[in-house]
Amino acid sequence: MNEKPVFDPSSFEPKWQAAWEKARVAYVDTAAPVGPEKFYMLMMFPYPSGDRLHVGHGRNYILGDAVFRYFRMRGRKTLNPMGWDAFGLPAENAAIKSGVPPRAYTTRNIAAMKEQFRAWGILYDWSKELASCDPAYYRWNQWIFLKMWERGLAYRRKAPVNWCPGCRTVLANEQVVDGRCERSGDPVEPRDLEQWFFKITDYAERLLDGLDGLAEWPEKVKTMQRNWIGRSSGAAIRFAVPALDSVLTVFTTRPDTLYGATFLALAPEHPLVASIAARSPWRADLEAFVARVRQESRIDRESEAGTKEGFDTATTAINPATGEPIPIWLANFVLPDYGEVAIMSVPAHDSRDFEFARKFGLPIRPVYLPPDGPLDPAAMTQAWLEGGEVSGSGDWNGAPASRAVELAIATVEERGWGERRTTYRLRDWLISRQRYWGTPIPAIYCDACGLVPEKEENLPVLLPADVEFKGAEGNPLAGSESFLSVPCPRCGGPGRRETDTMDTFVDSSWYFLRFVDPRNDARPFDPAIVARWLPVDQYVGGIEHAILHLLYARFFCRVLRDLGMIGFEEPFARLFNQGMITRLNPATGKVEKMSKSRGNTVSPDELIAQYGADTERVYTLFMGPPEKECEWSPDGVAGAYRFLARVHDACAAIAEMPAAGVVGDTPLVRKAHRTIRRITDDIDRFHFNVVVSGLMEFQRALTDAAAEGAEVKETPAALHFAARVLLKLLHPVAPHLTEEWWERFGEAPFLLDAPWPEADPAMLIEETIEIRIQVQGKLRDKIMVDRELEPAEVERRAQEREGVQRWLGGRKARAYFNAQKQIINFVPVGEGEA
Ligand code: ANZ
Ligand code: ZN
Repeated sequence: MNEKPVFDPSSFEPKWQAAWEKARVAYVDTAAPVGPEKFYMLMMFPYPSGDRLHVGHGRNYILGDAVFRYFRMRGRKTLNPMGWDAFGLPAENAAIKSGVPPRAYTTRNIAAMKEQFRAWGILYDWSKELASCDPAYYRWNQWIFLKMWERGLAYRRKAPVNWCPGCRTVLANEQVVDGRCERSGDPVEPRDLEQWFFKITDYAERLLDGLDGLAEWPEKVKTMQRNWIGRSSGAAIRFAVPALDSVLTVFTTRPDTLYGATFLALAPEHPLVASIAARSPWRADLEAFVARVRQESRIDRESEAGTKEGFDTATTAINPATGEPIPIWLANFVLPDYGEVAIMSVPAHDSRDFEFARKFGLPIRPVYLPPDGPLDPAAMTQAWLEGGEVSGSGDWNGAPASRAVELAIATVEERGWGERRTTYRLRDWLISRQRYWGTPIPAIYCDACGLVPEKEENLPVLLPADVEFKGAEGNPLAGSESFLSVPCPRCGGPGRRETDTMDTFVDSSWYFLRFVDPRNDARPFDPAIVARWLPVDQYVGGIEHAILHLLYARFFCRVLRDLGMIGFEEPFARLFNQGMITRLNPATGKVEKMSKSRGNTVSPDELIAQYGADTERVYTLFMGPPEKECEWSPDGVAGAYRFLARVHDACAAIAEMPAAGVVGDTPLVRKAHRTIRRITDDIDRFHFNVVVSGLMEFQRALTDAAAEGAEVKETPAALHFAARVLLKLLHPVAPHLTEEWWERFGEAPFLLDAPWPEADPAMLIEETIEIRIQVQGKLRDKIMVDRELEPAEVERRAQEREGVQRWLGGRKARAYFNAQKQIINFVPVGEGEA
């Protein structure tokens, strides 16, 4: 007999990585026709950061690769592209710090990340690679921008923005955490600046409706999107302001409380505030109040617990229902960008209004009668938020709360007080960034013509190279003469380029369309190719992108559909969000998300050097359900290694046996078929942790059978069959070792092209037997178990039965089997058999 081959992953892992790469195994010709076997698998494309990837990142890519390999083996024509979300602040900040230009920095990082993917044994179709910072890509951002501008979907206006003094840029609301910049930690300041927006609010309804059709998205993500869009229905109601000969409109979800509206409250930003101030006896104080509230952060103003501040304008409006004049106040909790920027306040039935009314001594008028008697405004300590029946409201009196809103809307419309109105929380998408490393916005300022779009044929508007990164205030682009001065596309006179660049979420809103036709230089993509390959069949990425990225991508698809370029609105048929990897942080003593800034990362480099990539892959998929957060454990890694070593040993033993002969119907062959069925189902449901444990169980059976010698219960051919089944099922998880043995068994490379094994239904019938359960000799229960189940396990299951538990009544018992192992008898300890 030959010497037993040692399990040394480093002796074959790099070899197979090179072989897969050379053979371009993941290449897909997207220009060729494809049938229903097409499968578009996509990982959210990463930002090429300067830090080495850690095992927490590995989780995403390893999972994606396992899915890709599986679908390939299932015979699906699977596209698995990869690219780079390459624009963004970190590259620019690195340039300020180290002087390396953003492009050089980014290119270097991309090369390093690619190398890491390779070392994990991850296969992408690199012929589709794209980087958003490449002019060949961002040119089409600019083109799409022009199309949107033409249709009024891109526009410019002054807007209050969150300004981070540290990053010197405008932040999106979600980049502001507790009033501070999520990146630099600086306190955010409100500023009014001219900004570019995409009019995503035009699509609010369609974005909301589309969610209902996404059957294969996590419910949680759909809920987050629904809340973000935030549809509210109610009414817009008009209040006359006689002193100004004008009208104030409010948005309310509770028109049924109109009779209880005892004052109006306006945001200090309301357009009518200027004319109200003009006739106020306390004008200077009023203006000071307005200025002060405008400095408050939005978060504070929005917070339920925030201090309610107000100012009496000394002007009144007429409540259309009661005909009475009611005071108009300014209030900090009325938001400048929601509804009508003005509210009717009903202190008796709204908590904020109640708090405000108590603080400023404003009247409280209940318009609901609770089941146990009327409310006394003087004695109330909080707003009445539950139902009851309407009272003090003319014709509506006696209506139950459930019908009151609809009744009120009907009256409001009938009497011309206002109309039904739906409002969305969704805001237009602020895309301007005052930074260099992004897509230049293709707009030109001309003294004669004003704001002019760049001509399509002049695209791309290139990022200039003559830029200095000193970290001074303002956009570095503003210092580049070569960039700034340009002839006006309309009159040919001197023009000046827009220096704002686009939010990087623009890049990620359509990259999945470009992937199928990445070198097209006449169009963003060929619609025919997109029609063949899109929507994406399986999208995988982090839950942190549950709202914005996915919403923006869905918005872009609707816009592109309206432009006639694609035929669908939902880009991602099935979505999976993987969970994060956590680890004990030595600094805090807590288990925290693995990240460089927390100093609790594990480097895959050392892990791969010590155990090999397959071990990291096995452990990563085994550690827990992939959608859940999981804690990294060094012991688990060693366990994964031992498992692979046992697979290796079993294969080595079987390789010594003759492969020819009849496979037959043996216990191992049956086990192989049952395992095929289980593993296939579990991969379909992404239950990779269960997949690995199922494969471990199958490996034990294989190892035992090989050790016993094929002659006892098995045949050599059965062992060869089972070993090949194991290699196939294990391939998505541990591709290198399996590929190695596939070759050593004399099979043709590559496993990726080997068909996924099929379970023979005839082999799946489990041989079960009935076991009768006695307690002290009396029959109390029965169970069905696998004929081969270990007696100890039969005992455990039998003892768990409720009947047995009841008859034992908590006493300790010993179990006895009869000779045929068909009866199990529990006898309480010390009581003897009955
Ligand atoms: C009268 C009323 C009575 C209200 C009542 C509520 C309860 P959602 O559901 O979030 O859409 N509102 C309207 N515009 C606002 C703004 N710009 N800033 C702050 N609050 C605003 O909330 C709609 C309700 O929030 C509206 O209905 C309005 O108060 C207030 F017992 O009108 B309600
Ligand atoms: Zn001009």
